[in-house]
Formats: sequence, C-alpha cells, structure tokens
Amino acid sequence: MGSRAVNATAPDGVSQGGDVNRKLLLPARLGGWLAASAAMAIGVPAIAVALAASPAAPLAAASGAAVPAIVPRPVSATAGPGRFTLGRSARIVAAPGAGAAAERPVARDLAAYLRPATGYPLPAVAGAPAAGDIVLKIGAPAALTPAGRAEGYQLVTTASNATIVAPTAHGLYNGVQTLRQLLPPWINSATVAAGPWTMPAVTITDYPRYPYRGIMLDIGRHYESPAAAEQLIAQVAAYKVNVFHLHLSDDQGFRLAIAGFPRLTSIGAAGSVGTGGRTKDPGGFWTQAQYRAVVADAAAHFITLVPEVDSPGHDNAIIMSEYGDAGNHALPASPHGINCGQSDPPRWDYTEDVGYSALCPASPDTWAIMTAIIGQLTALTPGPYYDLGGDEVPASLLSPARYARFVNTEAGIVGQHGKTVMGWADIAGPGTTPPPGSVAEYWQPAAGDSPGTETGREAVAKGMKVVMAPADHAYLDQKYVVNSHGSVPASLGMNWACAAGCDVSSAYNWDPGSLVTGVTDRNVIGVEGDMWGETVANISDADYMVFPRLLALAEVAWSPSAQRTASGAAYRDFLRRLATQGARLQAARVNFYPSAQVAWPLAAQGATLRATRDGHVHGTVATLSAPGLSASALTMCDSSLGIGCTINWGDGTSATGDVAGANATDTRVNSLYAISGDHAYAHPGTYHGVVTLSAGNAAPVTADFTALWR
Ligand code: TNX
Repeated sequence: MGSRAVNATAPDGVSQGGDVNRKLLLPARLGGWLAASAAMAIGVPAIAVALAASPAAPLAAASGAAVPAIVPRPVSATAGPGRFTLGRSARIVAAPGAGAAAERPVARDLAAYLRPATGYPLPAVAGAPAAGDIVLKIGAPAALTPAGRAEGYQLVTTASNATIVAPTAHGLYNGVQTLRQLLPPWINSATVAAGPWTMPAVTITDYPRYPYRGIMLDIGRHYESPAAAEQLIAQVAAYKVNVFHLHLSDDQGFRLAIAGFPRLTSIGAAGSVGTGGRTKDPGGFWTQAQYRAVVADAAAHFITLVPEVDSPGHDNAIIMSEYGDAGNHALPASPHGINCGQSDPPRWDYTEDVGYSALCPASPDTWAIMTAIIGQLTALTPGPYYDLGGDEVPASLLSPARYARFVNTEAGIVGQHGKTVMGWADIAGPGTTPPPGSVAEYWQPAAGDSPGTETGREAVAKGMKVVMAPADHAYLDQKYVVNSHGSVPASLGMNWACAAGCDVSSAYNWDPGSLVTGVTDRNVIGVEGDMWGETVANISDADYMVFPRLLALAEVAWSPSAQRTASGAAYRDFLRRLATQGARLQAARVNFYPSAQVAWPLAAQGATLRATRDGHVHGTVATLSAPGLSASALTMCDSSLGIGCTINWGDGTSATGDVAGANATDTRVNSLYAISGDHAYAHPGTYHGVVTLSAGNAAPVTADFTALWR
C-alpha cells in the first residue's frame, strides 16, 4: 500500500509518532508463525467434531478436573459434580443483600439474554432463591483480591442453582457473560431452540488483568449507523470488552452534528472513502441525540464510550467544511487560516491516503471549531476520556514544535472540561506536555526497542498510561493469513502491518506488558482492537474482520499473563476454547472469518417436529454449525464425499437427510445448515430421533430431535 505511506520524517530527521513510515513496517518477526500456520492455511480448513451434548469442549483445569471452554479464560475454574439444568420455572433472583438495586438491572439483562432461545418466562425477581433459580448477589467473595473487586465475580453452579456473587454490578455482568458460555451455543439463538439447557457444575473466580479492554470503530472513513454501533457493542460485551472507542472523524468524513457548525455535517459528512463525485457511498452522521443513545446503550452493556475527533491531522473533512465558512460569526478570524494541509485551497481526497491534512495551531478559527467540538462532545459523554487523536502528522506539514503546540493547547481544553486526555502515542513526542495520567495508545507494529517503540517509552517518561494496540497484533483491519487463493479476504482490509496476514495467532501471541522495552504493566492499562474503516462498507464487513480476532485480544486483556507463543500450550488451549465459540457466534448471527488456524468443531442442535394428522413429518430435524466447511452445502449428505447426515427417525428406520444453507463468500462465514427430511410414521406417538453428521475424517456429531404425532 505504497500510496498510504505517511511522510512522517521532517527534513531534519525529526518526526511525530517516531521514525515510522507505515510502508516500511513489515515486521520480520511475523515470519516464524507464518511458516507454522501455512500448512493449515492451504486447502480445506480442519474440521474437528464435538458432540452436541458437550458444546464446550472440556479442558483440563489445574486440578485435573474438566472445566468448560470459556473465552476469555477465567482466572480459576474448578469443575464440580453434576450439572445445573435451567428449567421452564427458573427465576433470576436478585438475592436480598447490600445492593439489591444494583443487582436488578443485571438480572433483567440476564433474563433478556436467556429468554429468546429458551422461551422460558425467567422472571427477574428480588427475594429468597429456590432450587432451580439463578441467583445474583452483590457481595465480596473472599477469593477476590482487592485488585479484582472492581469487575471481578465468583460464579458457582451446582445441581440446584447457579449463583453469581460480585462486589459490583459490573462484576455481576461479567459473571453473566461467563454463565452464557456455560450453556449450549444455541442459547444465543434469537428464536426458541430445543435445549436442554444444562450447564456443568463449576466454581469460577475471575477478574481482569487490565481495566481497559477496548474496541475502536472508525466511522470516519465509512459511515456506520447508530444501530450498527449498538450491534457491535452487544457482540463485544459478551467477551467482557468494556471500552468502545468511537473514531468520529477523519479526512473523508465528520460524523457528529455540532451546534453552531452545521457545515461540519452538511459538507463534512457527505462522503466516505471511495466516494466518487459523491454519487456512491453517501456518508452520514449522527445527531447528538443518537450519539447520546449509543452512549447509554454502551453503558447498559457496562461499556465506556471514548469519543475521538482526530487532530491536528486526519482533518480534511473539518477543513473542507469550514474553510469557506466566512459567514459564521463563531469564527473570529478568516477561516482560510485553519488550513495547514498540503493543498491550498483544500481538496477532497476520497482515497485511502493519509498525512495530507492538518489544522493550523496558530489560527483562532481552528480553536473556535475545536472548542465547540470538545465542549459539546465532552458534555455528551459521561466517561472519563476524550481522545484527541494526534496521529500521523507529517513534520513537513507541522513542525514538531507546532505539532506540540497544537496538542498542548487541545489537551488544555480537554482538561478544562474535566476529561482525561487520550491520544495515539504520537502525542507523547518531543515538546508535548500531556498532564500526567493522560493515556497514550501505542500503535506501532514494533517490539523491543526497534524503531517506532520510542513513542511507548516517551509516553512512560511523561507519566502517561498506555493502551496497547500494536498494529501487527491489534489492528482488526489487517488482512488474515494469505492462503492458496491469495489475500484473505481479497476485497477487504489492508496489509501494511502484516504483509502475509495477521490472523488469530498474531492477535493472541503477544504480551502487552513486555512487548515494548520500558513499557510494563506499571504503565499499561489495557488493550484495544482497532477496526479502521477504509475498506469496510458495512457492519457485516466489520464483523468479518473483528471476529474471531477480537476474542484473542479480549483474552490478552482480561486473562492472567501467560507464555503466549505460536507453538506454546497457552495458544493451543486458547484455540480449543476459541473453536467452541464458532457455533456461539453463528447462533448469535455474528459474521466472522472461519480462520484456518482454528479447528472449528461441528455442533448440532435437534428440533421438534409435529406430524400431520396422517403421521407425516417434513422439515428441519437439526441445525448444524460447521464454520469453514465450504463444501457445497447441498452435497453435504453425499456419503461418497465423506460427508454424511443420517436421520434415525426413532421408529427403527433411517434415511439420508438433505442439507440446505449458504456457502461461505469472500466476506461472509458459511451459514448454519438446516438438515431436513421427510418421513411417514405408522402409529401416533412421541418419537425420539437422532441425526448423525460427519465430515471428512472427523468422528460424527449427533443431535437428538423429537417428532410428535398426536
Ligand atoms: C493507521 S496508526 C492509522 C489509520 C488507518 C490505519 C489503517 C494510526 C493511529 N492510524 O489512520 O486507518 O492505519 O490500517
């Protein structure tokens, strides 16, 4: 992507953001794991099989007992005897205790998670629990260390109850996310599924390694609606992500209505990357009411929204909007003075280029605009952070001194509004004076003390906290590992940080507290996955890039530090647990890339069929999840291909079923498959049938179904 390179180096050799030219950043250290994964990447994805009855493949816990597969991996989990069955009469009980008020909303959340698939009423009530209930209680389990109390929880399931105890509502909510993963994957279905809804008995004590576990969505390059943002929020909350960083503005689009500056959206929001003459991709923006609603929706998922209006670079949309706004009395000088970009007058550039725009630090109009944006956005945002961006301003546009003056002025305004300054780690460069405790987001795909890493050490030296988002591990817009057909996906994503692809392995196998020399867990507050928007035109595309890699990042951010290497035990353990998430994601209708690095198991769920008056049944007997199984769905039941689906009708007869579904595309996972059949029973009754499914060399998976003729 040569055209995207930033000329970040000044003639005198000084630069913002380290001596980093994105084009040159193809880290040699990626080579090792690429070789190891190449074999898997070529040919059909590996398919392993797990029985439907044990959707969460058991893992050996420290004790040697089997504990269920949960992502992110809990701090400790010990299996107990038996299983808990969630039945039709179960209630979700906020146990009387210190914080019944805090428990109630989480109880309602849990009920809302469990009702669609179970079809059970699951009333959320206060009071004393009975056998069969799920119990939520504010309290302080002794096993939680003081550090673990803010978001930690203990979850105990026995044959009679499932109980979550946590010091905070957020901790309860985290426990709820774990509880969902103890149930079969079909608990994520939007429509009633057959069950049974059982979970293994287990004692889990859990709390996060880092307080900041984020995802960033760039709606500047391509517009995404509030509804799309909320869909992503709901999806990532399931993996205990607690920060939603919203990149609201970039060269190609400004996406939030700002009172007093209507041109920011009438002009600034009208395009997107790829817009040609504004006839394609019409852009868009959020009203302040819509923004507030997304903030509230995030908060309901215990997610803090961090707004970002990138500056002083990545600002062509602002400059194009305001350059000609001479009639605006809010601008004290001449608005032409805001433009320190490459061309004057400024021009739209709807390519993926970066590094050509800059707001001028000396213009009073620049600050009239920025003050309005920051004032309104901070007032709309209850969270502690305001992200001022600060990345990739070539020293040829703003000298380091002028860049630093810009950042320092803006940081002062942010501080006046009571917010903590956040920005890309470039803001830690020469001459900046961020208030101690400000947050630098480290993005360079560089480790140790190699070029680019100095931004991390500069941040530490200035007393800043660090969010780790090294592009070769955490940039979710990077293409996956190339396979025999070429780039993956061919039509989406970039490859500047990972020339041969960034897959699950690179998202997982790194350590935020030791990646960069001089940046340790004393400084690091968390991890963020960044979904840049140049190449993704809708939220389904974004999901395809976000999942499953975000699950790796969520674990790196949540779970205790581990020796994470491409050949190590921690990664193997993660892959096994990640594999079981495939059916969960499919049941939740989350689009994802069925990475060839993961041995996605088959998982199947039986249905209930009703016979006609003459004993005829016809229709879906089971639903099959087989991520990455790209053999044409319609030939799956052809045993000559080694893929079989046999329906045992429960009356002593068997037949081959039919399979229907959609194959994978370049940007969509293959659909769930419906296995169907036709049968005539001889006598009225309740029949217990079994569907047996197999693919390749894998052992079969079975699903029980029921046929009723009354
Ligand atoms: C880098 S590094 C960017 C974004 C791009 C992204 C594409 C940094 C803070 N910014 O402007 O969208 O690469 O991968």
